[in-house]
Amino acid sequence: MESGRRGDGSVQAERAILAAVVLSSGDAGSGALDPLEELRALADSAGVRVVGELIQNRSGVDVRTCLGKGKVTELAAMAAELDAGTVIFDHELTPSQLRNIEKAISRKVLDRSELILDIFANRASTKAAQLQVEIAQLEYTAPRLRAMWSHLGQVTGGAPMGVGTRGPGEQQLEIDRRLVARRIVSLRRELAQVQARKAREVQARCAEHFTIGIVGYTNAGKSTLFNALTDGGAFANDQLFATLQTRTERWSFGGGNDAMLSDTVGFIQRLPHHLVASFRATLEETVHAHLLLVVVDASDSRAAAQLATVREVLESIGAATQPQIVVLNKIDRMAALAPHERAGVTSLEQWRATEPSAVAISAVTGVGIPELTEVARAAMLGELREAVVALELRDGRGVDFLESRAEVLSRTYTEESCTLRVRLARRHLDALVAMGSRCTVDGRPVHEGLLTLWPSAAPKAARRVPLHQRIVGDGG
Ligand SMILES: Nc1nc2c(ncn2[C@@H]2O[C@H](COP(=O)(O)OP(=O)(O)OP(=O)(O)O)[C@@H](O)[C@H]2O)c(=O)[nH]1
Ligand SMILES: [Mg+2]
Repeated sequence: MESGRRGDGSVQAERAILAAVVLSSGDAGSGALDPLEELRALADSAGVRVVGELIQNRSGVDVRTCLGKGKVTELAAMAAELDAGTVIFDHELTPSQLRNIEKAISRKVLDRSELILDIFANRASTKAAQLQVEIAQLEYTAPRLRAMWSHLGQVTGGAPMGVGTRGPGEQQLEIDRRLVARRIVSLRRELAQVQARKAREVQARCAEHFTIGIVGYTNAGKSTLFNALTDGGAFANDQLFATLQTRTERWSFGGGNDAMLSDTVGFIQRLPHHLVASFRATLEETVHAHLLLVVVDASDSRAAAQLATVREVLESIGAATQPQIVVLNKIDRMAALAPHERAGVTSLEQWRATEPSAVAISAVTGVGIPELTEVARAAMLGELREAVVALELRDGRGVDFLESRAEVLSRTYTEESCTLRVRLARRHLDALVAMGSRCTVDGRPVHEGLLTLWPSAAPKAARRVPLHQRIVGDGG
């Protein structure tokens, strides 16, 4: 069965031609000036050697062969001339389109989704990621594989014809089809166990800490920012999908306040939906995070479209309700752009109009990192209130907690008790309650005092900090 996976025929080091149809409706690809820019970057990340490119302007995609008939003939000649064994289309091809094109050009044909799957397959290093990728490959590739085999069976009588095309007869196909189905069931079962364990971990972390997820388009600089904010250790590289698994570290805000920060897999437009589904667990941290840092490569002319894509994906995984801080990254690169490069790039002034609370930074030079830290800290703490908290001295944990986390304005210690006038966050009082402290707040028992200070907040919802309430620089 293993031989049946087209994904096994990795495209690494293969000579390939990139092909795309640009629709006159303007709906094709990124809609940018260079329609193959993203596919080229994907091919580069997959280790492909791009030897040629072919673009056709059309009013629609050809239902049989994606490109028009004449262009397919041109493609065949081009592949022969450039000695390219593979053609990669910037579209999701139907199994029959794939079959028709392969038949016409006698070369291996991959679509954009398969290329992304191939990158993921080569990068996945944790058990969960490997399981997720294999399931997605089997589900996406299996019907295409069958289509290809059936026609190669006719063309070559089942003789081998290059990577991923060892074509067995119909009987073998039937056996393989059942093996694929059985393998998917067993992988799913294994993945469910890994996911359950992971979900428990994430839940425990969310209950104990304020959690922040870094999300954004692939290559936006998420891992670089993650490393700048924590002790680091995340792999950052100028390639698409450098990060495939989540990494979590402590982000310290100073004054004893910290959060757990997670770096995650990047998003991309037209992400294969099988992958979104199977990476749900990887994105578990994102779904449950109390706050999201949405990182944008502000030096990229497609930044606004990329931000829109990220928000769509967040919506689709159920992570659109948390407060978000938009982080405009790579402003050093933005400033260094030549005038002609700057033409299509959204300026910081324009961003200010559309995303007024965005924070501009450079994860590489560190510009804007203190501001970002302050905004995140304020979002975590929510609105600060002033209160008088009285604790028994026996309650050492409670006293230490307030002395180290809250801003103490004045303190009175007696032999048995301590009275602190503090500026504190609702989160601090939640923590005191959780610790079992029997302190009083403005003369009332702590849970009553809490509701008096923050009357609107329901007990559970308190974990979610509405961003519009955050006060930048307040309480310093
Ligand atoms: N000039 C400049 N380059 C940056 C900045 N932040 C990140 N980069 C570069 O952008 C590239 C991608 O950075 P990563 O941190 O790997 O990006 P990512 O969002 O984690 O990417 P994926 O994990 O692949 O989705 C690397 O070459 C970084 O050095 C920045 O502020 N300025
Ligand atoms: Mg990364």
